[in-house]
Amino acid sequence: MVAYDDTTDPFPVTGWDAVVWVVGNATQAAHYYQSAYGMELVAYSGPETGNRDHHAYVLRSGAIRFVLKGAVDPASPLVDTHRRHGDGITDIALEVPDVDRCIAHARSEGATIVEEPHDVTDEHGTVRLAAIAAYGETVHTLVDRSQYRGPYLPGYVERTSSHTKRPGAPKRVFQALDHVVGNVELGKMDEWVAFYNRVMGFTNMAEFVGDDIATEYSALMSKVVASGNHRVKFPLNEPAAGKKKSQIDEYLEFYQGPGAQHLALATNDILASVDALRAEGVEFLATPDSYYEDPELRARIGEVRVPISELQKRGILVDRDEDGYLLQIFTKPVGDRPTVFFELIERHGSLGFGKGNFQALFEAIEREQARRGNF
Ligand code: TYF
Ligand code: FE
Repeated sequence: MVAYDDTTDPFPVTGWDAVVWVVGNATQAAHYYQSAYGMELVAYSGPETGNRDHHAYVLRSGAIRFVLKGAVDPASPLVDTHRRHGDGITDIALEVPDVDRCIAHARSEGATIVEEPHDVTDEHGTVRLAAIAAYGETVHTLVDRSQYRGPYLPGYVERTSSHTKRPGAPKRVFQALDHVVGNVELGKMDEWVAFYNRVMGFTNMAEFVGDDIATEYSALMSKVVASGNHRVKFPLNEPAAGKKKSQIDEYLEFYQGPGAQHLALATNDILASVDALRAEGVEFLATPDSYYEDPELRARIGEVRVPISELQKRGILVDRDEDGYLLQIFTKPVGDRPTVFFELIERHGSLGFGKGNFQALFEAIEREQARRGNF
């Protein structure tokens, strides 16, 4: 691979800034992400701070930042957003070293600029912001916080958790964001890949799911784009006609359009993470014992850092490629609609997304779809 050079990148991205959610009850969601996911409250905006429109809670786990917004004012535009989509991700914000340069490039490639570059300032300094439209109603806010020392953004005050961790709970359940997957409509995947190529200078990664796997098991097609430095990775899915209704169609129906499907949370101890989440009642997709007993899979994955029985006990999947292996597991949808869910991922060299698990995974997803009556 050619070494990455930031100065020749038309749209340099430092990394993830925040994942912004609109939810039906941010006050309770903030409690859930602290109590179940072990995140830490760091900042807040709401009526007490002069924001009469909504509550916003900023939570962290390692390098990850979630911002949970819920309407206070019945006339808030967030009410409408939530009516359309249910709980979901409205903004995948990225940290960039030069907002204006990114926007100039995006504009020249025909992107929709949702927010022109502007400064926001308070006693902690200045943040420069802009936003571009992505799939569906999702946006990418571009953030330069190099001149800012506050807890999040002007308008937010510092706020810490009053929560005490359960004895024995890991310090952090996850450390970083690995990738964010977008679901787009049938026939639109390549257009969105081209959007990220042209507008944001992202490059295509090797892993993709074509017609071959699509029709047999997954009922989806998928390609992956990544920022120049590979810190930000966006797999993009579109539905494919299979024997049954695609899981992507189910998402598009319940989200009322394209949107973010899953967030992959990177952990350096997926066993401890899964145990901690299960202890708090988080539910995962079940993996049948036949997966672990399949001699072909056992031969392909070889030795991993723990006995396979430890993975089997927890339903953790394994995949290996030429660069190494990865361990992964998927939660059930986190909200009321069958839309957004989480993946936990522990990488050991592998740069892939678990392609070898697609059959087992998609069969598990289809069992859940059938239980919901959405086939
Ligand atoms: O990010 C990925 O591509 C993997 C595989 O509904 C995947 O995590 C793709 C679609 C899906 C669940 C997982
Ligand atoms: Fe994934």
